[in-house]
Amino acid sequence: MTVEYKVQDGVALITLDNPPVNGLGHATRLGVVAGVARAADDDSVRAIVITGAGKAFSGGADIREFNTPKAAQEPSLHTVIRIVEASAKPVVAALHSVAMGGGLELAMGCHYRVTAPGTQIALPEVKLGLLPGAGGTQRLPRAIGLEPALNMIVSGDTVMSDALADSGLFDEVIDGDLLAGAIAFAQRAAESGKRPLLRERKVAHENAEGFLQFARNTVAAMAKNFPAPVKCVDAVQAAVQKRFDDGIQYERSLFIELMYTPQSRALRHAFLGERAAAKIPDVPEDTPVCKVERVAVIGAGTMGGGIAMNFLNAGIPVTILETKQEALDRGVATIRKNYENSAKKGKLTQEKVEERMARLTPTLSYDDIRDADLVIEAVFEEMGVKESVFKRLDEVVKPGAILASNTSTLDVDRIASFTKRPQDVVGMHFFSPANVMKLLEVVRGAKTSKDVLATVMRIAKKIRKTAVVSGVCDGFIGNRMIEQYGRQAGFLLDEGALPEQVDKAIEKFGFAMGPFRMGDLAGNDIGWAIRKRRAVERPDMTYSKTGDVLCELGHFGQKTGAGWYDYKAGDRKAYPSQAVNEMIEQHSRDLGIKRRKISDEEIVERLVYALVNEGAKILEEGIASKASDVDMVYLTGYGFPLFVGGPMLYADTVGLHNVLQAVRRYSKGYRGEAWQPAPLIERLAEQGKGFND
Ligand code: T1G
Repeated sequence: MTVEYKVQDGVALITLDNPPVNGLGHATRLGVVAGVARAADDDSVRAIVITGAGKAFSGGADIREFNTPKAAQEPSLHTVIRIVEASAKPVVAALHSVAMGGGLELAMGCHYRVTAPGTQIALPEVKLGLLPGAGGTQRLPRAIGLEPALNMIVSGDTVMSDALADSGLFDEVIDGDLLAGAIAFAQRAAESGKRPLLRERKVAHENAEGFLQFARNTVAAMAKNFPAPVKCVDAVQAAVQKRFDDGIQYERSLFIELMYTPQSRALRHAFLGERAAAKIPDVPEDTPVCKVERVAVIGAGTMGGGIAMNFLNAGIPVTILETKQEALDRGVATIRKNYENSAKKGKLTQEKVEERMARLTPTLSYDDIRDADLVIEAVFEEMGVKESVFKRLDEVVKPGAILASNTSTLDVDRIASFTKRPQDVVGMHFFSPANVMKLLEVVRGAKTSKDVLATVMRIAKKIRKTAVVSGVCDGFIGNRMIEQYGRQAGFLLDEGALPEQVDKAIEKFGFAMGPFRMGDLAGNDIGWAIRKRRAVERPDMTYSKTGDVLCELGHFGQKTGAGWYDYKAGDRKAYPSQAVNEMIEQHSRDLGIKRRKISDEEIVERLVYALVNEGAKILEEGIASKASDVDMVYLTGYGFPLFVGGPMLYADTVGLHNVLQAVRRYSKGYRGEAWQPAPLIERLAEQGKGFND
């Protein structure tokens, strides 16, 4: 049942009941229409109240129906709203908790709106690459005025109902029993005999054209990658210039246009992907989770400090442990400095800074972490060090505590074997800076128990991370794929490209930063160390030698003032380095390679398809359970463009048949051994399918 109906004191109560947030799916829309019809036929009913059960009035259109025919199936939301508006008995929307998107649009189709305080109000469709598609762009400006309405629609931001109390959107704010208040309001409305409609109001603004032009200019800059905000302005302009019904038609045409843009498909994919990542196929949603009220972090370096901040920010006390007082003091001071910097930028009050620092307990003694519910190790990335730490944790920490390693590539099963409780051991791979980056790779060991996984996924949401489960392999999901991306970047230099061309090409595609600028930022010596390890462990994993030559010259990047690029003191801008470019060209000659002109298209294909091909192997091996998980890793941890939706969705958009042709072509080129086509791509291409089908 997705809509409940009952009559109370002459008022028909229609309750949306489609957990988790009363998404306005087809069944729910049908239920509202049936409820209004039933109320119309019941002479004992004088007015109607629509409200939502559970934790929302309504979170809007049911996003789960989006890519299905049901989304447009009649009664569409437009039809439902028209029926509500046409009701001969006044309809009152009783809002609480969340009223977003189509949910707010439904409420604006009602004759009246009453709300509980603290209700989240938003038209967030622009964040999905859309615009409000059921009258929001036409009714909200009529309700609250042009400027505040356009700001909400173009930003998609949530505004609390308290801030809108006098905006004209609500007829009453009801403190206490919302339902009783709404029913009383409905009875008075019936007495008044009035059924006001927002569609009959005019849009108030003294200089509409000027303001709209200013708004259009403001959003035009990002139009290339995000067409939705400009279309939002166009739709709202129609609310000013056109008759209501013409404005509705125009809004509808723009909505449909946006629905089919690749950007909206990408944004909807990311929205659902983030929530799908929280679901682990073989871990039931009702798996018991352990409480996590006390956290310990081992290691107060950059990663340990950043990790600790996530929990302090979420109100969870942290004991941070180091082996030396000086390192401990430095780590605590860095945490404080980070908070003080946020306070200086006005992002944090000084009171909050002190509150968070008060939750932090520094210590040199393992005895102080014996009662921790979750211990996260963030010490030096060397198996011997991990072994000594986990053996000590196993001795000291209470039974049932979760023992997590922040390792970025080491074998979590091996780490678990250092303890007598491998079922409690898991990887929690944070990305630097750990208190900023959203991605958290949760590395599932062979023996990691399901309640430990369920607990870590729950705590990840509490600290506002996008957690993606990875199996155990070298580099897990993200770093394993980025290694192939880095190999292609180096090979492109051997064959004729230069760092600046490669970076510019992939940044034009939408990456935040190309591989060479990224190397200079993170430190080229990190990759150098991995390649040295590879040369011993995986001699088949060949690399361009240019990166090694660069490091032998001491060009580690910004931290040494020179990397692939040159840098000036106090200036983070990357300046092409003639010396490095000459080194690259000389290296090609030493290899006997005749350098050739390489197109930007080839650069982008080889970098992105290197990710896709390795991602397909990761899926095939079960290291990642779904393609959208791989996409979430790249969108939240590696600066992959959100409006493209991730490497695997991009491959679907291009078509796996085309990706496969390109991979096969490159497998016949320079260092072609790096291009072994993933069998999964061959199979899906053969079937005419995509990764996300
Ligand atoms: N439809 C279906 N399910 C939804 C949903 C929606 N609109 N919004 C959230 N969920 C699910 C979500 O997948 C998760 O499911 C659970 O609810 C909790 O979500 C015509 C076309 C509402 C503020 O963009 O902003 O209306 O994982 O973890 O932190 O113009 O969800 O539990 O199975 O985020 O409390 C516009 C998007 C749609 C709202 C709740 N609406 N949602 O936040 O929980 S387009 C939105 C949110 C539209 C019209 C257009 C948030 C929330 P599961 P959660 P939360």
